[in-house]
Amino acid sequence: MATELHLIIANKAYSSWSMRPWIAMKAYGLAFRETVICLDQPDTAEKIKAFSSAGKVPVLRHGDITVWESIAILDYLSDAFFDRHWWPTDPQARAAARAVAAEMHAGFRDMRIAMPMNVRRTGLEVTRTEAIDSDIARITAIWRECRAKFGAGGPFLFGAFSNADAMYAPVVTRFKTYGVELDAVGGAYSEAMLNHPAMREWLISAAGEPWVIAKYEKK
Ligand SMILES: N[C@@H](CCC(=O)N[C@@H](CS)C(=O)NCC(=O)O)C(=O)O
Repeated sequence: MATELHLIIANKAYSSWSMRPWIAMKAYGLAFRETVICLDQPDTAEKIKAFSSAGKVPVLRHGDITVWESIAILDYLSDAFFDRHWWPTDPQARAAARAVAAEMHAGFRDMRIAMPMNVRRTGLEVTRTEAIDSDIARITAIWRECRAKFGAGGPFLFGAFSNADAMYAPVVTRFKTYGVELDAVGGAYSEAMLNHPAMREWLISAAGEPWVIAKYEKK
């Protein structure tokens, strides 16, 4: 019997880091058990720490192996299930995909803080600052460059869906939630992402969640 994969995440409505490995695992057809821990509750920290001393989700358990940090989870999965197309195979495209994924993991802090993810909402307002605009400009430039150089084989950043798209998935929903205007490339890419079956499944499941946390529901 195959060793069980168990992904521990937070609210699908709000947890952008949880969305990344979840979407990738669904996109690559992996069967996994899922545990959702609601954010901002008195016992949230204790519940997360039962799975990882880092105290953050997502966490992946695979048999007796525990992995945390979204990008490390994606890397672990691409090693453990190496027959799937987690990263592009062409060396140039693969290097670029890893670089833009790392850029997402480590950066865009101003945009992330000012525009918290809430996939159930549209029309949320944000006061745009130079720092936020600069993050948005860099993200849309990445999308344009990847699509132009590597996107010929499909509608995603590197043509076929890859871990790079999983890393940018929550940005696509944020831009929709906060009504960020996109150029033609960004608009088409967002459309492709929002129509991906894994994304649709996440959004449907988020819509059905019972929890409403005030700090993510600001106007
Ligand atoms: N760098 C981490 C970030 C993880 C993170 O910040 N997760 C949030 C949820 S989106 C969390 O666990 N918050 C719980 C808490 O801080 O109590 C990753 O890539 O996985």
